[in-house]
Amino acid sequence: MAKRKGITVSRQLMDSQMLHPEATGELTGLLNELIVAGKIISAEVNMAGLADILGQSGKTNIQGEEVQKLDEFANQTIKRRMEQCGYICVMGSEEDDDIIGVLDGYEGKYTVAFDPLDGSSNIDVNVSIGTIFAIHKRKSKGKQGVREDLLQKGRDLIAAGYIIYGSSTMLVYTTGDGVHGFTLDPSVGEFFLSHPDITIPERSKYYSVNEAYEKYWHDNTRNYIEHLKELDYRGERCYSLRYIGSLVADFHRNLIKGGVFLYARDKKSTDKPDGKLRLLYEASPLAMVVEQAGGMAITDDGRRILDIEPTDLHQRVPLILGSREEVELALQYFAD
Ligand code: AHM
Ligand code: MG
Repeated sequence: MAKRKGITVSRQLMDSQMLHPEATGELTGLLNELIVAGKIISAEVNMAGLADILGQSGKTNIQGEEVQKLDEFANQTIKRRMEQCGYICVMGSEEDDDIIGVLDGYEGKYTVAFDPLDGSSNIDVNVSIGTIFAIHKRKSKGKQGVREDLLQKGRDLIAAGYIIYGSSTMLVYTTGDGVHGFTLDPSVGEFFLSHPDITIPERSKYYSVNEAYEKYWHDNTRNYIEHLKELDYRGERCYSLRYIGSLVADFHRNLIKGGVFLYARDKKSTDKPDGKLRLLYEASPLAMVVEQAGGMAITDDGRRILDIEPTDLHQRVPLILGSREEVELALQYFAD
């Protein structure tokens, strides 16, 4: 069905549901609940600049109410919406050590893993941050879900996406039939289709990496970045660096403009031998989005992110993702 700019996200979800006669509406219901959580977080993010006036986090505001830190607020908001939405049996949050159950009697057939507010170092400085989510179908048969329901490969995701709180608030998601982008009109509280069928440019002229860690890089990262810097882009100037430090913002920029993002293993942190980013809450969902948009996502030993079998809720994974040609070039440097 052709997607018309301007349709609401609820309409779009219903249209996709109608393409699957076997659908029960539960996935639509779950996505709608996540969208509500995103709207609530968006409103709070927009108020964040007033935190100094209303009272600092952890302190009380002028009404004597406690002001929560934004990342805690986002985590609580999503958990509260999810625990009684009736569509999931268990959830995992980047902010919680263990799995999180749902309210008795509200068990559903899906699971959701989320990074409630990615880019925590940018929260207080007006730079884009976002919520990332990943949805699987449950595997266990009991009432409540278990860890194994969350420890599933990215290629088995039913849906994934993110809500980015930037110059505008945008929802970008996929249910496996392309990537759709919606922009929130805050005056009416509705997401409207602004970016139908997003495809990532096949080739780009941007790379995103924390270049301050250069001295800690392994040779493969150094050689790859050197190669990018030397390449003459279509006879014009070479690559440019763009690094915001919020994965969701760096990813979104590269999705729209083209580019490759890298957070590979380095010699910097011995406590993080696999890089910094989390497989379940960050790498897997964004890998699904980028592949659906025509790009690629691999680890720094050349494996496809979506094929990795998770063994731990908070497992980290080296991540290279973005435009197809740049990731294919990366494979020459990073494949074992
Ligand atoms: P966080 O979960 O503390 O927000 O850390 C994840 C963030 C990503 O959004 C971003 O890509 C990365 O950390 C930046 O890390 P660094 O400052 O090491 O470049
Ligand atoms: Mg994060």
